[in-house]
Amino acid sequence: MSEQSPAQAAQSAATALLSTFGIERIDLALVLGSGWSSATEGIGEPLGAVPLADLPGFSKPVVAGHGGELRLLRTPAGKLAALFTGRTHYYEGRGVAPVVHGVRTAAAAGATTVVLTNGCGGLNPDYAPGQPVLIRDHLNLTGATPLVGATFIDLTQAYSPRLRALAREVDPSLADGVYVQFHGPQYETPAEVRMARLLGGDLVGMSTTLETIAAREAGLEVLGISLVTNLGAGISPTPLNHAEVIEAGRAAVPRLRSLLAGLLEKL
Ligand code: 8IG
Repeated sequence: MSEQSPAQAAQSAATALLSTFGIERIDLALVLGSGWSSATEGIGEPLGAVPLADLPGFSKPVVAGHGGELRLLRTPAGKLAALFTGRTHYYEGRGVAPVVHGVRTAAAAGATTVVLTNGCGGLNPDYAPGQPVLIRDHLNLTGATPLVGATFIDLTQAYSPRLRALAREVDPSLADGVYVQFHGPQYETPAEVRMARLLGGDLVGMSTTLETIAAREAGLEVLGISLVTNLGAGISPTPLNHAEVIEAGRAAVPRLRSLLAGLLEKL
């Protein structure tokens, strides 16, 4: 991706995506984080899939529990949705551009909406593992940005109030919260968890904020939904482990599936 600008790279990937499926545009995209991929099974009409690594600028996923396909779906509302079953994380050390390449590709392919999902830790004591939470705002503690130069993007309503209201039509019990992105890949120390809570955070994870910034730059409307898979370090008496994260994701699948199915009738 080094020779091309990020916009050119996204345009190449979008062209490849559209010609792979023989379509003229997509309407929306969903990025499926830890625990979310199998929640889309049985929703809408599957129209095909392509390994992300076969599209320009994407690389193979590295994390267990994260897939690596782009699936095309006809939603119950008749829209064309691209499902990214994996994402590149900033902690992989390849820089910011690969992290946001999917979002930029979706926008270049015509999408106007992106649903960013993730698995994360809970900071808010009201949250329990297995609970989906709407992202209302974020703290980007990575020190990074996908924007280059004097690109002064407004993030006042980065997470669309309109789309959050739609989600609540599907599930009125959904909480909302502030998502804090750390660099990772190590989980936080208990002191870092206390800091993030003190700063106003409800959710803590290693993705999403950089993608949201790039999505807003590209003019996409963003819905962010976190699945709380564990309590932040030090909140729970037991240490965090990746197996626990995957298990909490598995257990939440029926609830996530009905949430996504309901949403895709409205988006
Ligand atoms: I799943 O507790 C998941 N991802 N930073 N902290 C951070 N990322 C996470 C966590 C967590 N759980």
